[in-house]
Amino acid sequence: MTPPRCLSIATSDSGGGAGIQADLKAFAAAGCHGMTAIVGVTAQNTTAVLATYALPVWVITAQLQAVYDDIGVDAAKTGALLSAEVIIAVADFLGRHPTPLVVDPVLRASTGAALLDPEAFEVLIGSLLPLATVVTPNLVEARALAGGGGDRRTLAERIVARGARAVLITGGEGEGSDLLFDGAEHLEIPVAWVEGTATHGTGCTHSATLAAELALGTPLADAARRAASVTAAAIAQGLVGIGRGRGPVAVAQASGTSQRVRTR
Ligand code: PXL
Repeated sequence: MTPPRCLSIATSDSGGGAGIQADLKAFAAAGCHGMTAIVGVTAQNTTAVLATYALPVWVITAQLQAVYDDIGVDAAKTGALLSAEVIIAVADFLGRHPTPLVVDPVLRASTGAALLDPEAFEVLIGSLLPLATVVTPNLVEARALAGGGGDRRTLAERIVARGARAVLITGGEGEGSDLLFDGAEHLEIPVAWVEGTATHGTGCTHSATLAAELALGTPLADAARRAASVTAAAIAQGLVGIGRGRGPVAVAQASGTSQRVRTR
């Protein structure tokens, strides 16, 4: 049986907690074949990002071309994209290779380090947002994408007005729900409050699980519910003993996922 094919277009976290590494674990846990177009590398552990390096765009495009030419992609996600140059190259490629796409508009690592140049933000909005099936900001990122404040529904409406087809505002642990807006309807996605301090990689795990569900053909609202529950469980099982800082989440292999196949 051929599993769904999922692509992460993102940055490596040498500590194995977030970024590319979290995405691959989430894809595997969802029963998908995970692939990567690595746009850059961080020297990172559980306490800090010590260095960030964006790869030349030709290497990024070459990875995308290699994967699309031979294997094919049922769904993709973007994570930390680092620079405007990278975003332009990725958007140009995806514009020519339409793909169900989750855009996780990562601005910062959980330790605070910038993972996107400030001047790249408008480029992300102008070139990548229109290609997204769904964009998954946390509340801070949602305010930045919306260009202002307001309640979650107002932010979501403004983000869709700026070009996204749908938006899922995450970080609903405190609110009790994530908010999904598809341009027509607001839908509250229940999020369980889980105790846990090992939360490094939460956002990546969420958006990668969402992409895996889209690859499987799951409707968006159900995919959002699944991403919320898988992420909550990954926090509950977080690896507090790994590193001296905020440990990585631990995504569990759901039973029966190896048999999962596309439904559409
Ligand atoms: O969770 C956002 C994220 C994405 N990509 C990399 C990261 C992080 C958070 O730390 O390190 C490489």
